[in-house]
Amino acid sequence: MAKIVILTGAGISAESGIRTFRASDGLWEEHRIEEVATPEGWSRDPALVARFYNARRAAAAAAAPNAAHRALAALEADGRHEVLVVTQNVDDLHERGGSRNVIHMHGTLTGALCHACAHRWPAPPEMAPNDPCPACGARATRPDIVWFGEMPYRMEEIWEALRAADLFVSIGTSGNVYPAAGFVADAGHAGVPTLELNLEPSAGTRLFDAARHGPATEVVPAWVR
Ligand code: BJW
Repeated sequence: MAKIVILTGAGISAESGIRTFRASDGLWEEHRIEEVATPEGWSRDPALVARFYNARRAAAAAAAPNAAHRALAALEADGRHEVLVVTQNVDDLHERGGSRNVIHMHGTLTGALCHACAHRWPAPPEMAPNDPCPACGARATRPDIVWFGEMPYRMEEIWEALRAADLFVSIGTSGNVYPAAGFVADAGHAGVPTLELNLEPSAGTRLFDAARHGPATEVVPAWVR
């Protein structure tokens, strides 16, 4: 059975109404990255960071999976491929679109994390900054999100899957943030064929063996078909 590793980014959820980061109307136009997406920003102003993620959690809950999420779920369900979706997205639209084998390397909006003891539990819709941890009682509760300078989740597992893959596909990511931006080179070094599906050429587009550019709801179902 062909093993396919699929990396997704904000672009796959854009047509579900979830904002991307680096577009001219993206999230980083309105927020300074270091204020809302670093552990230092959270230590400085936890209320601001909690507000940022509470709004993102509400937007994700109100959004619905689109044809691209559903196409990846259909690819996994067809029984002819072993599909692993590695997503940088913190929304749950892959799962709600029907995908089962999903790794959230940058965490999830539906999770809470204790910065003191690393205990993780489901987040309430509205998180207050520094709620007490149910495991250790420390007032160090934060969103279970991987911020700049922190180690993304399940990296060993991801690299192992990449090396063993028959195909690596990157969907809807600008290729600016590492280590995900390095997966195309990692796959290439392992002799794994690589394909980019994105609205426009990404930062690493020349590293891919092939690319198809257009909206995810068009290019992803067309590729899966
Ligand atoms: C469409 C579309 C449509 C639009 N259809 N497409 C040099 C080397 C290695 C690392 C570093 C380095 N220099 C600095 C670093 C560290 C840093 C980093 O990469 N910085 C860069 C800015 C250079 N990385 C880290 O700190 C990471 N940790 C780390 O490196 O740990 C150490 C380590 C060492 C060795 C091995 C492993 C680890 C952690 C990074 C955490 C990223 N966190 C964020 C925010 C938190 C999550 C959240 O709040 O949601 O994650 S940043 C933000 O960017 C978010 C995203 O997941 C991530 C990627 O963004 P994405 O998804 O690509 O979105 P956009 O907006 O950039 O692009 C969207 C794309 O879609 C565009 O191309 C559009 O064209 C396209 N699109 N509409 C199809 N309809």
